Order: sequence, then C-alpha cells, then structure tokens
Amino acid sequence: SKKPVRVAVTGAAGQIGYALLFRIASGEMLGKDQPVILQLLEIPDEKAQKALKGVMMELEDCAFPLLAGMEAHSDPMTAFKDTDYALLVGARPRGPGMERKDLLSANAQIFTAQGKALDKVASRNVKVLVVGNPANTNAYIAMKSAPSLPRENFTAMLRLDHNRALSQVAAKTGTQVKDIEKLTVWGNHSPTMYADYRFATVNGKSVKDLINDQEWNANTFLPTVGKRGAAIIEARGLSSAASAANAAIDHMRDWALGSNGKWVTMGIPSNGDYGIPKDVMFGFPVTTRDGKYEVVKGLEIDAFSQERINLTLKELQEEQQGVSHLL
Ligand code: NAX
Repeated sequence: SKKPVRVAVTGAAGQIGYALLFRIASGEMLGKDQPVILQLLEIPDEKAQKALKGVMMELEDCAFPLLAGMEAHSDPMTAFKDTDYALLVGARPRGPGMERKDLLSANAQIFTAQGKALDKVASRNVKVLVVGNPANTNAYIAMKSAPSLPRENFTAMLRLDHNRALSQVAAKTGTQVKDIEKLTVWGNHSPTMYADYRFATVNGKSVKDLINDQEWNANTFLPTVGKRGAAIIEARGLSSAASAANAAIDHMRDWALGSNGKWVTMGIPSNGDYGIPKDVMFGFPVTTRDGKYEVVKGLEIDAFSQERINLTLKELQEEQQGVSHLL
C-alpha cells in the first residue's frame, strides 16, 4: 500500500474546514488508495484550538481507513513540517469598519508568515492552494515569501467560480455540467473575474452558438457568477462553505492526479501568457498531468474579453501594489 502523504490545512476549525477535512480523509482528494496525515493549523486562541479538538474527535469517530495520522497546531512552523500539500483556508475576515487596505495588510501578515514557514519546513514539492481571501493576492504573498520553493507550487482558488459558471451554462442551455468542456475563468477571485464560455462545448457543440446572446453574457451570466458569493450569504446567512470545500477538493485532485486533457481553472503565477505580467496570480485555463499544470495557449482574445481581462488584471495589480511594501 502507498506511503501516507502529509496534508496541512489552515483555518481547520472554520466553516470550510468542516466541509473539507472529512472529504480529504475519505480519499476524495488524493485517491481512495492514498493514506493521509492531517496537519491542522488554527490560531492559538483557546476557543479556536478547542473547536479544532472537537473537529478532530469527529474525524476519529469516522474511523477513516485512509486517515493515517492527525495533528493540531497553532504555529505554521510545525504545522507545515514536511507537508506535501497545503490548503491555506484560514484568513482574516473583514471586520466592522475595516477598510480594504486594512484587510489586505492583516492578511499580508498572515500569508507572509505562512509563506516563510512553508519555505523553511515544507516538502520541496509542496503543492499550495490558497482559499482564504483575497485568495489571489494571499497566494502571491505566500509565493514571494518562499523564495526557495518553485513559484509554480503556489496557486489560488478560482475553481469555485469555474464550477459556478459551469452550472449557470448548463442551466441556460438545458444540458448537464458533466458534458461541458473548455470553460474557463480569467483573473481574480472577485466580482471582476471573467467567466468565459466562448471556447466551451457541450457534447461537442459550441456553447456560444447555442446561447447566442451577448446581452445575456454581459448582463446576466457574468454578474450572476461574479456576485454568487454575495447571493449565497444573502440566502444562507453564511458564506459559501460546502461549495468552496468542494472546489478545493476539485482543484487539488486535478492538480495531483491529472485532468485527463480537460480544461480546469487555476489561479497560478503568470509566465507572461496572454499579456499578463509575470508572477501576477491570475486565473487561467490549464490542463494538468503528472502533478503539473500547463496553460492552454493560443486562445483568441476578442475586444470584449480583453476589456474584461484588463479590468480584473488592474484590480489584481492594485492589490499587489497595496502589499508590496510588506514583501
Ligand atoms: P471561517 O471564519 O468559518 O473560518 C476561518 C478559520 O480560519 C477560523 O477558524 C479562524 O480561526 C482561522 N484562522 C484565521 N486566521 C488564521 C491563521 N493565521 N492561521 C490559521 N487559522 C486561521 O471562514 P470560512 O467560511 O471557513 O472561510 C475561510 C476563507 O475562505 C475566508 O477568507 C473566505 O473569504 C474564503 N473563501 C474563499 C473562496 C474562494 O473561492 N477562494 C470561497 C469561499 C470563501 O468565501
């Protein structure tokens, strides 16, 4: 049987953590034959640590055959020791009266510290997914704080936006998500992201031709996907958690085990493709294989798309600039 791999999860006592850990331990992320050791990080706060113990008691009570070990941590330097995968979910939420720049700098501190810890103690092949918001910029900060790790090992979660877009397109075309391919989401995990179905097919037919309604694209589809997080909060009284955890599982599973030629969306440090400056943590269409991702190249960017891409890029560059003095 396979040797266990180490999976670190931060914010492990939070909402997304609660929807995520049980699925990792059951083998949905890395395969039903891959034992895992969970290295769970929470803030040192007594209540958070106690809640984490409670989650671990429940994990024990599931008696997962693949759960080979479990640890509670309050320091990233121990939580990330030798870790093969790191899901950075915990982040500072926006509090009352907090401005966007306060939010950015509070999170910059967290992700600088966590990036440095990964740099020092994680496996040299660690695959990092940042979920905690602002996810792209937090991933950028962690990457910049970990100069001895390959930059391509740092990614941000755009998969929830990707999955949201898939289900909207399926509903509009009266088809099934499983039959839709080649959809992507460009840019920032924020309402500026650009969900793009121009290349998408459903059972081999062009989604764009089936929909054939640019007004719907611009005025219904994009706002619906972009503001879906707010709509969930409005309906549920809490932010998306199970769907976010599901997207994190999808992202890591495809990265680790391959997408079999299918396009998926990952936030990755740009290599300059599509005019996105190097290192900007940007949502791109990728395919994955053997633990690596590759950007889908050569797609035509029309005027409308270019405008949307520029908008989300500008927002990301402003976020990046807002934290540059801390790096
Ligand atoms: P919760 O507030 O329920 O849980 C967050 C947990 O993280 C808390 O238990 C907190 O104690 C812990 N935490 C805070 N700072 C930490 C640190 N420095 N080290 C370790 N743990 C720390 O939030 P939840 O609903 O689970 O959401 C977590 C994050 O995901 C938020 O930043 C949220 O904005 C973000 N999201 C990102 C999404 C994406 O698509 N990228 C979608 C869902 C979600 O909104």
